[in-house]
Amino acid sequence: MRITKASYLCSMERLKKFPGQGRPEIALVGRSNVGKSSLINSLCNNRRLARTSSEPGKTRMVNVYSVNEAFFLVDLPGYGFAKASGDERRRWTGMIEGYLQESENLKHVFLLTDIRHEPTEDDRQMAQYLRHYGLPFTVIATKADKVSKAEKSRNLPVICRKLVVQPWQLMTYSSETNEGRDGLISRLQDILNPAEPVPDGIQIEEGLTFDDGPTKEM
Ligand SMILES: Nc1nc2c(ncn2[C@@H]2O[C@H](COP(=O)(O)OP(=O)(O)O)[C@@H](O)[C@H]2O)c(=O)[nH]1
Ligand SMILES: [Mg+2]
Repeated sequence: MRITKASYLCSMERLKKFPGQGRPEIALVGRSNVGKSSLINSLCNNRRLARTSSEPGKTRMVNVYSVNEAFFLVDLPGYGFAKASGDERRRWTGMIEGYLQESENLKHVFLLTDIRHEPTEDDRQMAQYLRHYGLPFTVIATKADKVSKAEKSRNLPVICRKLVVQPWQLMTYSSETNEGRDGLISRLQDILNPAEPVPDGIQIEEGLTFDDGPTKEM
Protein backbone atom coordinates (compact mmCIF):
# COMPACT_ATOMS: atom_id res chain seq x y z
CA MET A 1 0.00 0.00 0.00
CA ARG A 2 1.18 3.49 -0.79
CA ILE A 3 -0.29 6.46 1.01
CA THR A 4 -1.13 8.83 -1.79
CA LYS A 5 -3.78 11.04 -0.31
CA ALA A 6 -4.42 12.24 3.22
CA SER A 7 -6.52 15.08 4.51
CA TYR A 8 -7.88 16.48 7.73
CA LEU A 9 -11.55 15.62 8.01
CA CYS A 10 -12.93 17.01 11.25
CA SER A 11 -12.53 17.48 15.00
CA MET A 12 -15.11 16.45 17.51
CA GLU A 13 -15.63 16.43 21.24
CA ARG A 14 -17.87 13.42 21.26
CA LEU A 15 -18.41 10.61 18.84
CA LYS A 16 -20.64 11.72 16.04
CA LYS A 17 -21.20 10.38 12.60
CA PHE A 18 -18.62 11.98 10.39
CA PRO A 19 -18.81 12.24 6.62
CA GLY A 20 -18.09 8.97 4.87
CA GLN A 21 -18.42 6.97 8.05
CA GLY A 22 -18.44 3.27 7.40
CA ARG A 23 -14.81 3.07 6.36
CA PRO A 24 -12.45 1.35 8.79
CA GLU A 25 -11.02 3.48 11.59
CA ILE A 26 -7.60 3.14 13.21
CA ALA A 27 -7.17 5.07 16.46
CA LEU A 28 -4.03 6.48 18.04
CA VAL A 29 -3.81 6.79 21.80
CA GLY A 30 -1.00 7.77 24.09
CA ARG A 31 0.31 10.34 26.50
CA SER A 32 0.21 13.93 25.52
CA ASN A 33 3.45 14.79 23.62
CA VAL A 34 4.34 11.17 22.86
CA GLY A 35 4.32 11.90 19.12
CA LYS A 36 0.84 11.01 17.83
CA SER A 37 0.45 13.98 15.50
CA SER A 38 4.05 13.67 14.28
CA LEU A 39 3.49 10.00 13.45
CA ILE A 40 0.37 10.85 11.41
CA ASN A 41 2.37 13.47 9.50
CA SER A 42 5.30 11.14 8.90
CA LEU A 43 3.06 8.27 7.85
CA CYS A 44 1.13 10.47 5.43
CA ASN A 45 4.23 12.29 4.29
CA ASN A 46 2.74 15.70 5.03
CA ARG A 47 4.25 17.85 7.73
CA ARG A 48 1.29 20.17 7.89
CA LEU A 49 -1.49 17.62 8.21
CA ALA A 50 -1.73 17.26 11.99
CA ARG A 51 -0.72 20.06 14.32
CA THR A 52 2.27 19.06 16.41
CA SER A 53 3.33 20.86 19.51
CA SER A 54 6.13 20.80 22.02
CA GLU A 55 3.60 21.98 24.59
CA PRO A 56 1.77 19.01 26.11
CA GLY A 57 -1.97 18.95 26.48
CA LYS A 58 -2.79 21.02 23.41
CA THR A 59 -4.90 18.56 21.52
CA ARG A 60 -8.16 18.32 23.40
CA MET A 61 -10.33 17.05 20.63
CA VAL A 62 -10.68 13.88 18.62
CA ASN A 63 -9.13 14.72 15.24
CA VAL A 64 -10.01 12.62 12.23
CA TYR A 65 -7.90 12.24 9.08
CA SER A 66 -8.97 10.54 5.90
CA VAL A 67 -6.30 8.45 4.19
CA ASN A 68 -6.41 7.27 0.56
CA GLU A 69 -10.19 7.77 0.75
CA ALA A 70 -10.09 4.26 2.19
CA PHE A 71 -9.77 4.55 5.97
CA PHE A 72 -9.61 7.04 8.83
CA LEU A 73 -6.87 7.75 11.33
CA VAL A 74 -8.42 8.93 14.58
CA ASP A 75 -6.08 10.99 16.78
CA LEU A 76 -7.46 10.78 20.31
CA PRO A 77 -6.67 13.42 22.96
CA GLY A 78 -3.46 12.76 24.86
CA TYR A 79 -3.84 11.52 28.41
CA GLY A 80 -1.64 12.02 31.42
CA PHE A 81 -1.15 15.74 31.19
CA ALA A 82 0.08 16.60 34.66
CA LYS A 83 -1.31 20.13 34.84
CA ALA A 84 -4.85 19.18 33.92
CA SER A 85 -7.49 19.58 36.59
CA GLY A 86 -9.58 16.63 37.77
CA ASP A 87 -12.56 17.82 35.72
CA GLU A 88 -10.50 18.15 32.61
CA ARG A 89 -9.01 14.69 33.09
CA ARG A 90 -12.46 13.21 33.43
CA ARG A 91 -13.56 14.97 30.27
CA TRP A 92 -10.57 13.54 28.36
CA THR A 93 -11.09 10.06 29.71
CA GLY A 94 -14.75 10.32 28.73
CA MET A 95 -13.82 11.38 25.21
CA ILE A 96 -11.28 8.59 24.74
CA GLU A 97 -13.37 5.83 26.27
CA GLY A 98 -16.55 7.13 24.64
CA TYR A 99 -14.94 6.82 21.24
CA LEU A 100 -13.36 3.43 21.90
CA GLN A 101 -16.62 1.99 23.18
CA GLU A 102 -18.99 3.45 20.64
CA SER A 103 -17.20 3.47 17.32
CA GLU A 104 -18.65 0.78 15.10
CA ASN A 105 -15.82 0.84 12.59
CA LEU A 106 -12.79 0.81 14.86
CA LYS A 107 -10.49 -1.92 13.59
CA HIS A 108 -7.31 -1.41 15.57
CA VAL A 109 -5.64 0.86 18.10
CA PHE A 110 -2.07 2.08 18.03
CA LEU A 111 -0.91 2.69 21.59
CA LEU A 112 2.07 5.02 21.49
CA THR A 113 4.68 5.12 24.22
CA ASP A 114 8.03 6.93 24.36
CA ILE A 115 10.92 4.51 23.73
CA ARG A 116 13.15 6.39 26.19
CA HIS A 117 11.00 5.79 29.25
CA GLU A 118 9.26 3.01 31.06
CA PRO A 119 5.55 3.18 30.13
CA THR A 120 3.55 5.24 32.59
CA GLU A 121 0.73 3.98 34.77
CA ASP A 122 -1.69 5.60 32.28
CA ASP A 123 -0.12 3.56 29.46
CA ARG A 124 -0.46 0.38 31.48
CA GLN A 125 -4.10 1.11 32.24
CA MET A 126 -4.80 1.85 28.60
CA ALA A 127 -3.27 -1.48 27.50
CA GLN A 128 -5.32 -3.25 30.14
CA TYR A 129 -8.45 -1.43 29.03
CA LEU A 130 -7.93 -2.42 25.39
CA ARG A 131 -7.34 -6.03 26.39
CA HIS A 132 -10.39 -6.04 28.63
CA TYR A 133 -12.67 -4.87 25.82
CA GLY A 134 -11.00 -7.13 23.25
CA LEU A 135 -9.85 -4.23 21.08
CA PRO A 136 -6.89 -5.35 18.97
CA PHE A 137 -3.90 -3.08 19.43
CA THR A 138 -0.24 -2.60 18.58
CA VAL A 139 2.20 -0.75 20.81
CA ILE A 140 4.39 1.76 19.00
CA ALA A 141 7.56 2.90 20.75
CA THR A 142 8.06 6.46 19.44
CA LYS A 143 11.08 8.76 19.07
CA ALA A 144 13.33 5.82 18.17
CA ASP A 145 15.91 8.28 16.79
CA LYS A 146 16.56 9.47 20.33
CA VAL A 147 18.07 6.22 21.63
CA SER A 148 21.13 4.16 20.78
CA LYS A 149 20.87 0.57 19.60
CA ALA A 150 21.94 -0.62 23.06
CA GLU A 151 19.29 1.49 24.80
CA LYS A 152 16.70 0.19 22.37
CA SER A 153 17.41 -3.44 23.16
CA ARG A 154 17.36 -2.61 26.86
CA ASN A 155 14.12 -0.61 26.76
CA LEU A 156 11.91 -2.68 24.46
CA PRO A 157 11.64 -5.71 26.79
CA VAL A 158 10.73 -3.33 29.63
CA ILE A 159 7.91 -1.90 27.51
CA CYS A 160 6.66 -5.42 26.64
CA ARG A 161 6.67 -6.46 30.26
CA LYS A 162 5.03 -3.36 31.62
CA LEU A 163 2.25 -3.39 29.01
CA VAL A 164 1.97 -7.19 28.98
CA VAL A 165 2.42 -7.53 25.22
CA GLN A 166 4.41 -9.97 23.09
CA PRO A 167 7.37 -8.67 21.07
CA TRP A 168 5.36 -9.04 17.83
CA GLN A 169 2.79 -6.59 19.22
CA LEU A 170 5.47 -3.90 19.54
CA MET A 171 6.94 -1.75 16.79
CA THR A 172 9.37 1.16 16.86
CA TYR A 173 8.95 4.42 15.01
CA SER A 174 10.73 7.69 14.40
CA SER A 175 8.88 10.58 12.83
CA GLU A 176 12.24 12.31 12.48
CA THR A 177 13.93 9.64 10.31
CA ASN A 178 10.83 7.66 9.21
CA GLU A 179 12.34 4.55 10.79
CA GLY A 180 9.56 1.97 11.11
CA ARG A 181 7.36 3.61 8.47
CA ASP A 182 7.45 0.69 6.01
CA GLY A 183 6.72 -1.77 8.80
CA LEU A 184 3.79 0.28 10.04
CA ILE A 185 2.34 0.60 6.54
CA SER A 186 2.49 -3.14 6.08
CA ARG A 187 0.84 -3.60 9.49
CA LEU A 188 -1.91 -1.21 8.36
CA GLN A 189 -2.35 -3.23 5.23
CA ASP A 190 -2.80 -6.43 7.24
CA ILE A 191 -5.30 -4.70 9.52
CA LEU A 192 -7.33 -3.34 6.61
CA ASN A 193 -7.22 -6.54 4.53
CA PRO A 194 -6.94 -9.45 6.92
CA ALA A 195 -5.76 -12.64 5.23
CA GLU A 196 -8.43 -15.20 4.42
CA PRO A 197 -8.22 -18.17 6.76
CA VAL A 198 -6.24 -20.95 5.09
CA PRO A 199 -8.49 -23.95 4.40
CA ASP A 200 -7.24 -27.07 6.17
CA GLY A 201 -8.16 -29.37 3.28
CA ILE A 202 -10.67 -31.42 5.25
CA GLN A 203 -13.97 -31.71 3.43
CA ILE A 204 -17.03 -32.55 5.46
CA GLU A 205 -19.74 -34.41 3.63
CA GLU A 206 -22.98 -32.53 3.46
CA GLY A 207 -25.60 -33.81 5.89
CA LEU A 208 -23.03 -35.52 8.09
CA THR A 209 -23.84 -35.14 11.75
CA PHE A 210 -21.79 -35.76 14.83
CA ASP A 211 -24.44 -37.06 17.19
CA ASP A 212 -22.01 -39.43 18.83
CA GLY A 213 -19.21 -36.91 19.00
CA PRO A 214 -16.17 -36.98 16.81
CA THR A 215 -14.60 -39.95 18.58
CA LYS A 216 -16.20 -42.69 20.63
CA GLU A 217 -14.51 -44.68 23.36
CA MET A 218 -14.92 -48.41 22.70
N1 LIG B 1 13.21 13.42 17.83
C1 LIG B 1 11.90 13.15 17.68
N2 LIG B 1 10.98 14.03 18.13
C2 LIG B 1 9.66 13.72 17.98
C3 LIG B 1 9.24 12.51 17.36
N3 LIG B 1 7.89 12.48 17.38
C4 LIG B 1 7.49 13.62 17.96
N4 LIG B 1 8.54 14.39 18.33
C5 LIG B 1 8.49 15.71 19.00
O1 LIG B 1 7.73 15.57 20.21
C6 LIG B 1 6.87 16.70 20.41
C7 LIG B 1 5.41 16.25 20.54
O2 LIG B 1 4.99 15.66 19.33
P1 LIG B 1 3.45 15.59 18.89
O3 LIG B 1 3.42 14.82 17.64
O4 LIG B 1 2.83 16.95 18.89
O5 LIG B 1 2.85 14.74 20.11
P2 LIG B 1 1.30 14.43 20.47
O6 LIG B 1 0.94 15.34 21.59
O7 LIG B 1 1.29 13.00 20.92
O8 LIG B 1 0.50 14.64 19.23
C8 LIG B 1 7.12 17.63 19.22
O9 LIG B 1 8.05 18.62 19.63
C9 LIG B 1 7.72 16.72 18.16
O10 LIG B 1 8.58 17.41 17.28
C10 LIG B 1 10.27 11.59 16.89
O11 LIG B 1 10.00 10.52 16.35
N5 LIG B 1 11.57 11.97 17.08
MG1 LIG C 1 -1.18 15.78 18.89
